[in-house]
Amino acid sequence: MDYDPDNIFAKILRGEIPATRVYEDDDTLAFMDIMPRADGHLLVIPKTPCRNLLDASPEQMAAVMQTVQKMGRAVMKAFDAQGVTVQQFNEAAGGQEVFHLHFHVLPRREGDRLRPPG
Ligand code: IU
Repeated sequence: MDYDPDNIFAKILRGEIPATRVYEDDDTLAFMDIMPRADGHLLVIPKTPCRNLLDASPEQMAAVMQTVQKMGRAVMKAFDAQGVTVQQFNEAAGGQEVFHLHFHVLPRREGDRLRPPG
């Protein structure tokens, strides 16, 4: 599948655009979403090129999901959350806006509502 090396998350990975990085390992990066839909909303991405879930290798999926789990546990503590929503969108028709694989990690509390996108 097409991968644009100048997509915004590729630029974040290269350090060309600032982001609030919260976790990093050899294969993945987690950073705060610039338009948070909940307090503590963060994104997890692979460091290697990948358009979306439809394009991901087993190795990319394994690495990213391990970081998603770590970040889920971390936001439970850091934001005193009662739950975590994980969201992921594929292709424009599926709601994807940035074409580098990413998972949203959203801390949740009983009865809250996610803020609308944008
Ligand atoms: P998507 O629908 O999952 O592709 O939405 C992209 C997300 O990336 C969305 O939540 C934006 O707020 C977020 N984002 C960001 O964190 N930093 C940026 O520079 C840009 C988008 I552009």
